[in-house]
Amino acid sequence: MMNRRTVLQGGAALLAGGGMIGGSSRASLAAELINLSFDNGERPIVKYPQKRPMIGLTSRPPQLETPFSVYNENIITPNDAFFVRYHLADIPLEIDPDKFFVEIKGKVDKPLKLSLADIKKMPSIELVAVNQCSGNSRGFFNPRVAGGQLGNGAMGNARWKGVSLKAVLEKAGVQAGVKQVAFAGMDGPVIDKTPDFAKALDIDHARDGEVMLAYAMNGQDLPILNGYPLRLVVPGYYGTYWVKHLNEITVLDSVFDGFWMKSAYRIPDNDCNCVEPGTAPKATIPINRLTVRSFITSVVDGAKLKAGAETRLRGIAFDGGKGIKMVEVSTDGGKTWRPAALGRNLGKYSFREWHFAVKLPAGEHQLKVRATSNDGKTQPLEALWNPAGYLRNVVETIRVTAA
Ligand SMILES: Nc1nc2c(c(=O)[nH]1)N[C@H]1C(S)=C(S)[C@@H](COP(=O)(O)O)O[C@H]1N2
Ligand SMILES: [Mo]
Repeated sequence: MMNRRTVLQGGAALLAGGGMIGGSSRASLAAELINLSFDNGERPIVKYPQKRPMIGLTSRPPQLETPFSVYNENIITPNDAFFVRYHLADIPLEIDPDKFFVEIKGKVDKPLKLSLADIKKMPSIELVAVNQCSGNSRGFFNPRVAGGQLGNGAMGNARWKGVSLKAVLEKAGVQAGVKQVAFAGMDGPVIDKTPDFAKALDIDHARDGEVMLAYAMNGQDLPILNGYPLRLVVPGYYGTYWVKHLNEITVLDSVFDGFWMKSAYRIPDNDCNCVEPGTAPKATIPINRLTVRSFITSVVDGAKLKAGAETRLRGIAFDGGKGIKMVEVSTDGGKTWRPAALGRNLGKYSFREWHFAVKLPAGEHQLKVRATSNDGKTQPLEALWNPAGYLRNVVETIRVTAA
């Protein structure tokens, strides 16, 4: 095993691409250097430090999708296969854990600077939770929408360990009458005009005891590209709130008005959080909890199955934190549905595994899967639309041929 410092130095060297050209192009050059130079149709397969070959979306900043087969192999997404999303190209390449600290400031009695060691001395909490990008599956929107044309690989399920934000806020002493807490990380824009990436949560949410400053993922340090050495984990909420390289926590007596809350990451303010395709919403709210979703992971679209033989379908389901009550499978294109068997429960924020045995007669079949959460929410048969391409949770269909 390499020690952590070696890994980091190796990572920085790779990302820096030998330092031949200046700041803004470093990640891009690195992607070129280590591009494995074959592709999966449209997207290059790229290799980054601490990651296995992944599906590249952009290189500056690095954005990587998890190959879909990974979700069939593990209910916990391995760190080296976990997707990567950044907004701004100036990402931290070298982080010395001994010099890192996170600042807690604003409307607090005692502003704090906590080192990683300080954080690790506090009582830890641990939970399994799905991190899913708001734009996961955006590439399937019809009509098409602007933004990264993601497949289904911008989600992952990990066991997170850290300290509760509640405990950290208590240490600093939150003043009366505060409204929100804002979070920022060490990455920043290359061009100063781009607004820095910062997010905010309501104070009650911030103090729910589950929102976490995480330093470990699946029993290891966070990979650099997933926010080393400290990131926010907001169980049940879209990944946009899970601020990486977290070094600034600001308690506010107002509603945070940063670009990434006020203008970006907003969804239609109505019951379906959707609008007529091609139209703009009248009013919007910040994106928040994950919508309920499910996938068949054991069979890919276009697969050939043996007619009359038993095939054990397997997949995953998840939602925004109520937990999965039921998963149903249809083998006749949605006419009839039968319940699948649920696998081990790793907690209400986790992927839930399911299994379903099918015997198909010769011919073409449409397999569909639909999950229902404990609050009775389920997935639509027709895709809902919004202009940003968020929240996709239509019932997925896999076409197979039995022969
Ligand atoms: N510092 C920082 N944190 C960030 C972002 C970012 O651009 N910078 N992107 C957010 C978004 S939109 C997502 S989906 C998640 C992705 O987490 P991952 O890269 O660990 O998969 O990180 C979030 N945290
Ligand atoms: Mo995201």
